[in-house]
Amino acid sequence: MEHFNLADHPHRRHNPLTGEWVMVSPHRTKRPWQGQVEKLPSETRPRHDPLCYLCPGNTRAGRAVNPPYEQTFVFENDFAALMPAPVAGEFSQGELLRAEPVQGICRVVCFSPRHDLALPEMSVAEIRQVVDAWAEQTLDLDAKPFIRYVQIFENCGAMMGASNPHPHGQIWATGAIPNELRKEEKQQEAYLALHKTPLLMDYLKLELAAGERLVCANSSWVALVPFWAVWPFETMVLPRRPVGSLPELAAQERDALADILKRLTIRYDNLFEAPFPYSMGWHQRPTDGEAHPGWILHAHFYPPLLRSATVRKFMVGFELLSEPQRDIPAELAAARLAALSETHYRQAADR
Ligand code: H2U
Ligand code: ZN
Repeated sequence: MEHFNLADHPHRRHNPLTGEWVMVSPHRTKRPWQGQVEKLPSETRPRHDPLCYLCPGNTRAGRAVNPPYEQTFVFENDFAALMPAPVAGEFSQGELLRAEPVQGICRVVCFSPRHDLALPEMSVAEIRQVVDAWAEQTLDLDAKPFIRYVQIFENCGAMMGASNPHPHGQIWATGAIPNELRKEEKQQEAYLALHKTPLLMDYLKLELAAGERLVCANSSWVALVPFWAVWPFETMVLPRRPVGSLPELAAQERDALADILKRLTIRYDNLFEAPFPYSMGWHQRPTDGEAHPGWILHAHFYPPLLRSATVRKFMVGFELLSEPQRDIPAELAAARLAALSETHYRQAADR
C-alpha cells in the first residue's frame, strides 16, 4: 500500500487510547502570522510569601494553619468539589434526566516549602518526594472502599487556572470512574484481549523504533509527543516496564521518574524562555477492585501554548463542535522539544 506523506497532507490521526480522532493540517504551518509574539517579563517570587495560603506556617483561606512543613505536604482541600459522605436516595426522571450521587475526596499537594520553585527548578531529590507523596496518597485513597479512581494532577500557571503560584498539585479521588478513564480502560482492555500485550507497551516499542516523536528518556521512562497529540506541545510520559500505578514503582524507578519530570519541564520552560503553563496528570489503573490487566500507568501533559509565552491555542469553533485540529505535526513539535537544552534558562542566565 502506498503511504501518503504525513508532513504535507491534511489528515486525521487515530488515538488508540480513547478511540477518538484528531485532524492535522501540516500545510497551514506555512501561513503568515501577524499576531504578537512577545516575551513575558521575568517574574521573581520570594522563597516564602507571607500572604500565600500554601506556604509553611501560613493561615489558609479555610482558616486552617499550615504546619512549618519542610518537604512535600498534603492537606484536605478546604473547598473540596467532592465529599466522602454517602448520599442516600436517587434522582432519576426516566431515560433522559439521569443523575447519580458521587462521593469523593479532594486533597492539595504542596510540592515543596519553597514558594519560588516549580518542578523544573526543584532538585531531583525534591521531585522524588513529590513522586513518593503521589504513590502514598494513591495507596491511602485506594484503601477506602468507596473510591474507584484516584486522579493526580497539576494545573500549572495562571493561564491554566492555577489559583496560586506556589508549586502545587491536586488529587481528586472519586467514587465513579470518570469519562476519560472509561474510554482508556475500554480501549486498553480490548487491545489486550486481542493482542495479548498491553496497548501502551506495543505503542512504546513503535515509538522507540521510529525515534521521531521522542523528547527525552532514561533507564525507566520515555517522554514523547504522542502520534495523536491534540495540543501543540502535548507529551506523554510512559514507563518502560508494564506497571499500572504509582505505588508499584520501585525506588530506582521513582528516582528515574523525578529525573524525567525535571528534564521534561526544563525543556518546556526553555521553549519560550518563560514558565510554561500546562495541565498534567497521571492515568493510573482504576481502584475499583477489578484487575484491569491491560492498564499501563502514564502521564499526560496538556500545555496550551502555541507560538510564544502569550499566544495560546484555543479549542473553539470546529474543534469544540466537531473534532480537535492541529497545524504543527507531532513530529515537528517533538523535534523542537528534543533540540532544547536541559539546563534551565534562568540557571543558564545566572552563569
Ligand atoms: P488550583 O490552583 O489548581 O486551583 O488548586 C488550589 C486548590 O487549593 C483549590 O482547589 C484549594 C482550592 O480549593 N485551597 C484550599 O484548600 N485552601 C485554601 O486556603 C486555598 C485554596
Ligand atoms: Zn507559597
